Amino acid sequence: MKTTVTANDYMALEDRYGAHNYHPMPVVLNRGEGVFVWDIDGKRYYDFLSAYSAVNQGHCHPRIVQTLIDQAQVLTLTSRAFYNDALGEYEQYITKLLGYDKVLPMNTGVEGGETAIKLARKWAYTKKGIAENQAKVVFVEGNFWGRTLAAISASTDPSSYKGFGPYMPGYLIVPYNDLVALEKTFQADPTIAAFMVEPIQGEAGVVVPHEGYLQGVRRLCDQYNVLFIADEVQTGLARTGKMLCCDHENVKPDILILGKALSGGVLPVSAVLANDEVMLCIKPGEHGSTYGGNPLACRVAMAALSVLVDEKLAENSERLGKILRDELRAIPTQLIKTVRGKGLLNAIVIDCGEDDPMAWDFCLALMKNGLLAKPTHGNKIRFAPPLVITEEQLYDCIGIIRKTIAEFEATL
Ligand code: IF1
Repeated sequence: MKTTVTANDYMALEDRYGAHNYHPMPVVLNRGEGVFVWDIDGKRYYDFLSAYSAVNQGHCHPRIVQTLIDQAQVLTLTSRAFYNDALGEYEQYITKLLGYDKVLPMNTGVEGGETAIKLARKWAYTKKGIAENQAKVVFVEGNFWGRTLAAISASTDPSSYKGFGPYMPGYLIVPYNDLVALEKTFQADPTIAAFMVEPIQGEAGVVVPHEGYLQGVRRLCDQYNVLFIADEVQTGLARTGKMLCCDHENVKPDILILGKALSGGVLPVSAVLANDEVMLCIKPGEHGSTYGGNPLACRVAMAALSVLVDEKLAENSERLGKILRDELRAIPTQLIKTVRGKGLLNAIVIDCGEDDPMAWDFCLALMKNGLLAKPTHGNKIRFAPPLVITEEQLYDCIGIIRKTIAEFEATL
């Protein structure tokens, strides 16, 4: 007699045979479509995490999946030892769409960050005239750009870096959203190559800087001849209500890093964009990756980008994000201390300590009511649905959140 495999069986398999580098919510998913995911028992959820903004276009977008299927039956990988008929078309498309001379294609977001820092250092030595091996890169407190040794070396969060030293040298840290501190650092050290920053800090709990911060960064980087690197892996690609979060302040970074939704969530695709003065500092054979710019990724990325444009997902994100924040702020509750965000990248701060399990318990209650979200840094809960969500679906989700708050408060 066929025994059904239960959710607990699947969780036990991961526990027994998988590394314990995550603590997932107790739900086992087996299907995704648009704003919805389903668990193995057929229960449907609104996905309010969007795989950390990797499925902005919605789960399994038909156009993106069809592109994947079509290309997968023709040519998936040539390596960069040879040309192919997809990379150049993709490079032309993305550079014209975003307004840069060139793109360097990679796979994961953190590889994008590593690539950006290599470009900045090379530019510092060959163009700015900084002495070899002396270039510094400035990061901000609360930054998160991945899990590699170079990335965690920049982290100010012990849970990211503790126990993994020694760390990458040549890094400086300044407070986020503080132009005075940034200028002081630029003035004090002539060996600075670049300043790398998220236009809104995702992992830190959707921390939105003051209006004008990005323009201030641009002005200071120009004034002190420092490259402005924008990490838009999470904020980019319509998530915050514009194609790029920097567009809210009409600011153009010297190096732009994209990832996540660049493939609509179907395979890892990242990209680093820059103009020739920076990009051509890296010569043939000095950087690359086996899968970087593979034909499958190129076709999928072009489809993922065109879906953002054709379906006006930035506009939808801008409009529905305002409704979501207004409605959340109008809920009469002590539970929510703050509501913050831009477009459909939002978070609520639960009125409890960072170590208090209340945010986790609240997410379990949301899950029971059909909405998936997960806390970040203890008491912040990210509310970031796919950008294809409709107004009706959003109001349905707001209803679920209100209902859950009422039920949850009754248990306190
Ligand atoms: C995980 C966090 C988010 C990123 C920014 C680069 C990267 C990320 C701004 C690296 C990746 C992911 C990593 C993922 C969960 C998620 C995350 F909670 F870890 F911090 F979104 F906030 N720049 N963020 O947010 O991109 O190499 O992962 O493709 O489980 O570690 P990646």
